[in-house]
Amino acid sequence: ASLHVKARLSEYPGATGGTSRLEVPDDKVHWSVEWGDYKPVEYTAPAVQKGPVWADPDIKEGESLATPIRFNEVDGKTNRVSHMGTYDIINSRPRNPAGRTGMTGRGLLGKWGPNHAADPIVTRWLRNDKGEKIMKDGKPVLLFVAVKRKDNGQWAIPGGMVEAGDTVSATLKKEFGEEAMNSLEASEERKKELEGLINELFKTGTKIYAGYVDDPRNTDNAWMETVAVNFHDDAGTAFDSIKLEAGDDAGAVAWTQATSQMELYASHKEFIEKTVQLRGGAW
Ligand code: RP5
Ligand code: MG
Ligand code: MG
Repeated sequence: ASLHVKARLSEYPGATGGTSRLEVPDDKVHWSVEWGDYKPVEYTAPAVQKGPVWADPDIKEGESLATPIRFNEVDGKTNRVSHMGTYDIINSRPRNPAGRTGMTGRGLLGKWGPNHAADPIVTRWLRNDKGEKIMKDGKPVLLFVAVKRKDNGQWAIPGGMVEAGDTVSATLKKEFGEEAMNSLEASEERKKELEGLINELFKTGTKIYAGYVDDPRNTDNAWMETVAVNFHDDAGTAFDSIKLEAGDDAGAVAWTQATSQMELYASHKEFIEKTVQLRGGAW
């Protein structure tokens, strides 16, 4: 895998008062490289420190909790197993398997260690008025549903966190409903209708990726992991009629052409490229 980059951006998202990371050069990312006086910046966002239901208790370096967190296990309703294998616990805190980020603590993330998400990649082919596929360099052009994130204005796959006790497959549907179809604001009746529709659209998916995400919120002790699943409408008969409407943490939603030039949030471009390869589209 390539080195994480967005997890080393100096400006930490949403941090006021100039909280920025210690700069980590490419050749010092991996923990196997000695860096004796590595002094990352400690930061846990106030919203996380307050201890909402989705957040773990605070752990000071080297301190042990009365009820220890069961890292590398399914801990009650929270999955703390990493897709990347067993992660190390150093001075009571999990260590980011992708290497140094220049920041310790949890930043904006609720969990120590992996914070699991799910990303639904909903696709169809670009077609003309007659319903024929439009070709580029001899290959059809893939469209995917993208949302514009409210937190940073970047376009992204409409994914979200797997909440305590939820499954990945339920999260894929829930997040697509909330962010791309505005299910949270729908009437009870419309909610039922959307649920049925999404269940139908999401019947057969193909797993594209499961693992670490190069997310700007990652720290040395807390990081994003995801399972990205592709739901593809090859015939172009099912997905073109769905009514997209942005909701929750999405400010806009659109069928978007998958191209090598686009920029997306975190490592989402990599997931889209893999999907394009799988489906045989132009890139
Ligand atoms: C990314 O953050 C994941 O790939 C997923 O798309 C997203 C989940 O976080 P929220 O959208 O809930 O902020 O790392
Ligand atoms: Mg969401
Ligand atoms: Mg989201």
